[in-house]
Amino acid sequence: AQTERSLVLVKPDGFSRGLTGEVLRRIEAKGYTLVALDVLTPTREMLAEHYAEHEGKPFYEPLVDFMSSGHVAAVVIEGNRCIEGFRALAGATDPTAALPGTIRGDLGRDWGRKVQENIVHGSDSPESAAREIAIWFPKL
Ligand code: DAT
Ligand code: MG
Repeated sequence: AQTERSLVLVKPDGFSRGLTGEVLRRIEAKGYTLVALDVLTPTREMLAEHYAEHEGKPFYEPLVDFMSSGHVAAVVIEGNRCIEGFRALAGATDPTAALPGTIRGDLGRDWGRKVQENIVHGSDSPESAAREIAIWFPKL
């Protein structure tokens, strides 16, 4: 087995719509373990670190505005190849294109949705996961 940890965020759209439980249900049904859980409104400083790779892109400011607009659920999950596995559960970045059966494909609401509102974040590599977990759970 290739045990990994990944950082998952239920973004303000998902949290405010009451989808945290549904996201956690899919994670647990897949067989991943919940290692840490927190509910918080992220600061812009945290988000600048978290989204450092996107700084300067046209969607960066709207993304940080959106992500700091309300509560998020931050979750560390663990399991065999859970980084790739959670991204498969999440589906494509754009909920319109995300396949049915995925979190974004099933739950990404298309009516009046802003592009950055895609319910969840998941780390994209072991390096990103370690970096992101340190931002959201410094004591872990
Ligand atoms: P992902 O969240 O699938 O890893 P990403 O890391 O490329 O996607 O981008 C981070 C977030 O930024 C993404 O969840 C939504 C937003 N985003 C990405 N590309 C975008 C675009 N072209 N227009 C608007 N928002 C975008
Ligand atoms: Mg990403």
